[in-house]
Amino acid sequence: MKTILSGIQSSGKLHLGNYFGALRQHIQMQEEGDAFYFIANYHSLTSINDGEEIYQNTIDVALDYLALGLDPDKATFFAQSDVPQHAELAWILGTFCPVSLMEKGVAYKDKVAQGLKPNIGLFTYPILQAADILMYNADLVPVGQDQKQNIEICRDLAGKFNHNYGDEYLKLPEPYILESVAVVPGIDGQKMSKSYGNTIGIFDEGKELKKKVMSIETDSTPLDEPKDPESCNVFALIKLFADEEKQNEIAEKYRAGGYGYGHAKKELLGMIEEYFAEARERRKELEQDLDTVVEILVEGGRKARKRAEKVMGPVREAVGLFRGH
Ligand code: AQP
Repeated sequence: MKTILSGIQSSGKLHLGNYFGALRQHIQMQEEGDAFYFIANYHSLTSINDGEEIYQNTIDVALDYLALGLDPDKATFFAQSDVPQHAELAWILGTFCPVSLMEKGVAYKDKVAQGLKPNIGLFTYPILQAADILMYNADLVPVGQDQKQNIEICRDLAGKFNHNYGDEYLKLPEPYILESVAVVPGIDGQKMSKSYGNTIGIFDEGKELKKKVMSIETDSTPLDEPKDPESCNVFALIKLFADEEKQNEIAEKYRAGGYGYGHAKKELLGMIEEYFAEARERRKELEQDLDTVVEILVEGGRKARKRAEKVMGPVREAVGLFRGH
């Protein structure tokens, strides 16, 4: 059975990019393998330094995952901070990481360009991510396209470590990226991303949801004229929700003319509302039972720590680290 691992930062409301690029695959893959999913709250510290916000975001991501169908009996679900071995392994891997490897980090450059503080945590983010993955001997890492480089860095670091200590202490993982949803566009057509402020939240509803959908950028082709669905941001999002038949039907309307972007946005709004209706209700119920949510994380943390030691024990020994307990 393959080991599957992935995480999501608790740095704000989860959006359609997170869902279609990663989370949906996480939920599906819990049926197929030994799955580990975690809330990456150490990573969130690279952009948020408010304790209450970090804590609340962790609970929010737990609520989102559980409402969307994560089953804690099938997947080990935990908060990264509940397994301090992640930070320990990251330190060790950091000693194998040339500064030049981090300097090539596309995500770091993007985030700094977006105005994030260039702190050391952000700079070395891929090293902590490598530790997250290597800790559980993961075979597959379901992620969006933006994470591909980080998985390559992870493989690189694991290879250097194994080579130095002369054994396969760390397993080299493979990324699992679904091409059709590798990059979900945001309201402005760029990659949907919290830091670009162009997201549509999975649990947005009512006026807020409507306002976001209606503000998706389009060209200014008049209503009567034919339009190209393939170059339209609205259609790119419709494709995530509609089956092939429905996609073809809407594409026909685009090409025929007389169908405006406003019409397409209304169809998309209805699809989003319907698709997440059940999860939205489930989330509201879970919000009334936060003790159970915390209990699920506590139990997941216990299982994950146990599993982490299977890798960390031999790693500490290989490295020669003294431990008095
Ligand atoms: N637009 C996207 N299309 C496809 N996949 C995406 N992911 C994120 N945005 C898209 C995937 O979601 C998973 C979790 O991502 P993360 O929590 O590590 O956050 P992120 O990639 O940093 O997400 P954001 O919104 O883009 O956050 P910021 O703005 O903080 O960078 C990952 O598997 C990611 O690929």
